[in-house]
Amino acid sequence: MEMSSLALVGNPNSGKTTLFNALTGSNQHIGNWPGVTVERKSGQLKSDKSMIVQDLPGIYSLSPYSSEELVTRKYLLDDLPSEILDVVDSTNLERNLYLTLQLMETGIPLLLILNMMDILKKQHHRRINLKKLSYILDVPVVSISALKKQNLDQLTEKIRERDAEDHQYAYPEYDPRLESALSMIQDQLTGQFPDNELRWYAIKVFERDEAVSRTMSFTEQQQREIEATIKATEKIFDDNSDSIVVNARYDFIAKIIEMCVVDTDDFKMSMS
Ligand code: GDP
Ligand code: K
Ligand code: MG
Repeated sequence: MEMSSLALVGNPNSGKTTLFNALTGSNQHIGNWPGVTVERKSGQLKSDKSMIVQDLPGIYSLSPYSSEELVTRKYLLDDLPSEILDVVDSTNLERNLYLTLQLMETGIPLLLILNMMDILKKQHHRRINLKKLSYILDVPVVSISALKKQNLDQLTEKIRERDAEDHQYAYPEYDPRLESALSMIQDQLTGQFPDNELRWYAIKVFERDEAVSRTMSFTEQQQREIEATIKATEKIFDDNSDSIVVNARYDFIAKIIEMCVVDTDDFKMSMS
């Protein structure tokens, strides 16, 4: 039996553990990560025992600064789960999407789970257009309440569909001037990594991420050309390369929110 691994990833308190318990029932066991205080849990999907769900430490970003970020990043990049279950607090969409974009950059197939829909429904003043969100991000989206166990059947169905697909991954596309630098770097990396991982490593090289750069094998010539490309892009944006990427993600999120979220309070105001 071929096993699939599903990684529950999201901001702290987005409902990962609540969902983990709902999906796995009592099958869970606790396993400690070596060297760090945070632990991950794994368990079998109740409805399909060939799927192992991993509950990972909550994080806001994939930058390797906190021990939680290190653990989750290492798991995603080294263990390469079959699918990321990105658990998002839908009442805090803007903030949560920042991690979503980074997760998509890893090239691991992602399913976007908008949790806490019970709260959003009660608040009445905000509506998220799931179809548009799914279209713009080019990933499947499902809304649930992990606490109230709402829509979990639809979620498990989407998980199975996603798992059966062959290499479905999509990347958010940023400012064309940034994209052209990234594609130049990506060309230098071709052959060093599987195709779906090239974008992640190109972004890391562009950001001058030390942990990743140490593992690259560039010739001196390549090194010079890459540095020249990064410097030229920094000049265009008048900013550091890592801030360029951060701002590109925020710009992308602003576009998503504008297109997919309706604040009915705003709507009422504009009508009166
Ligand atoms: P984690 O840090 O991502 O593992 O989040 P938890 O599973 O610990 O949940 C954080 C808090 O949110 C807990 O108090 C949960 O009961 C609550 N919670 C989780 N999912 C939902 C949901 O769908 N609706 C509501 N109303 N609360 C939720
Ligand atoms: K928690
Ligand atoms: Mg938790």
